[in-house]
Amino acid sequence: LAMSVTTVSTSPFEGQRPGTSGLRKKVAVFQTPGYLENFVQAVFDTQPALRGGTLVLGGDGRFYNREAVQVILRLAAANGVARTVVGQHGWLSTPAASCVIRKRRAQGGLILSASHNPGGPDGDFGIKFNVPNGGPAPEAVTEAIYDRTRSIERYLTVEAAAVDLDRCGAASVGGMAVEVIDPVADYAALMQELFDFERIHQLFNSGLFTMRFDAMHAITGPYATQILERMLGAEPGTVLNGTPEPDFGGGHPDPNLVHAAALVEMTRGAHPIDFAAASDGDGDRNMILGRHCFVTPSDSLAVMVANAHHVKGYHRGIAGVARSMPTSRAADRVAEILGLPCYETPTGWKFFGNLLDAGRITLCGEESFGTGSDHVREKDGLWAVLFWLNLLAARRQSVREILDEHWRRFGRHYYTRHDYEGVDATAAQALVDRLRAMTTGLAGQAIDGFTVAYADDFAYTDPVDGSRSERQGIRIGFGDGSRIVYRLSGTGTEGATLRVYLERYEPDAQKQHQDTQEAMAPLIRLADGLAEITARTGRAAPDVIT
Ligand code: VG1
Ligand code: CO
Repeated sequence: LAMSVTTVSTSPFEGQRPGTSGLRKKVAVFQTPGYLENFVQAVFDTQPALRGGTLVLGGDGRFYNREAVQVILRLAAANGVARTVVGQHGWLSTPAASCVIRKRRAQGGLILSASHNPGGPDGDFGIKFNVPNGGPAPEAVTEAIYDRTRSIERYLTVEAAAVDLDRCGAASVGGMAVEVIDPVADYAALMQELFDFERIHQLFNSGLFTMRFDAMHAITGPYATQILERMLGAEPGTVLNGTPEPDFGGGHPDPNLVHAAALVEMTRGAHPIDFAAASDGDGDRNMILGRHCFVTPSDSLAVMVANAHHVKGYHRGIAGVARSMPTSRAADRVAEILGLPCYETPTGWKFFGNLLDAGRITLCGEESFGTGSDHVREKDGLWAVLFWLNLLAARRQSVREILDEHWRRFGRHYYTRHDYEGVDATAAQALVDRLRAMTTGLAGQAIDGFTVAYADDFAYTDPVDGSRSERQGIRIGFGDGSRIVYRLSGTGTEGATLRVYLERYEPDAQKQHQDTQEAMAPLIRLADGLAEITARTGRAAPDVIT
């Protein structure tokens, strides 16, 4: 056993505080000698429970995944980890990693992914540390890792042969046990506990139901093929782009109306399919579509809350619901009518962890195509698809019918998000700083026919551990229930991304079937005017409209 100590100095964060989830940079940056090692060593230095413990390791299969796994195995061995559980081929979707951490009572996990960001030699790579509950590191842990990366002077590694990641079974690296596992098995077993597989199987067997799932050449391919086609009997070919590719087939593995346009097209035209869904690079996001119908992630969460009793794993009812601040208040409305607790948290899944652990909530979601429950501690793309399948099988209605009924009962929250990508970082920061300064005097003012009810920069106090998170986004609420939210992305790798989230409540069933952008046009104009977006960013229109 040859253990070596190598000197490292610069922090991989380059002085920037950690963003929404983990460390994300261009592949070339991660390939710089000592770069990945610095982050990983900082995790071992700040997480003493890993010494003598179990680590879970895997990623979304993107370029550099395999190399990074071998580097981490050597560092783990040198840092005294007793056992590392790694997915075959180095694969684990984010929700599956969360599942495996929990099931095997590991002391933590390292997940290699930059989520929906493009991959390949010129694309992005990323790494994040998940804690023993299976969830993303809370802010205190992230900060400790960040601080350590700035003072670290060495990393520990061993000289050892590479592990054969393609063969399941036992191996070892410098005295540390390595277990290469089927990345799908534990996760598929958990899904079988939560959903009525027999009923969904009957739905597929009826011959009256057609579905396509777009894995976008990313990690959910093997999971979807096993669960949908092999276990649930969906016809072969239901899963599209099901083989993970290091560059995601050159695409952008983000399941939205822009990047999954071909799938969306299949739900339109003369012969539309009944149900379509997609997931992102690391498998934690989901997009849900019916015939001629797109379910916004905010609506999806609200429908789940209202219908949980139809679904096997939740038939006894749910404890409560949480949504990230920019997510529409559709779920709040359901919770209010059903008498359920409802929480508003900052953006990022880490903020749901304490509420889930404390049993205060069962379901949670984000507007960014993320939904999940207390079954793991990450958002879960395929889980959401199976939830909808279980619902369609139980209610014997179409997606459209379920949505229309939902709006008639609870009202519709028109919702859209406008993203301005790769904006000059200084200009974007100045725009938000100006809005923050404006919030104090805004309440009560009438602007372009909208009366401001409240305006603030969202701050959150965790109800379980009392930790405080400030400056989480500018909220401006209006008298008619409309709302505008502005925040800067914490996951981008180039310049700044300004996100503008818009919401309008429509209780009148006769007015619930307008085009979203048309129905929200006055609010969109107001959002641009208030923030001087065009003038300050030089952009006449957003890059992505969802
Ligand atoms: C985005 C989303 C946020 C999500 C995060 C991670 O963050 O808005 O809701 O939690 O991505 O998603 P930001 O800071 O760029 O807005 V993913 O699928 O990494 O894991
Ligand atoms: Co993701």
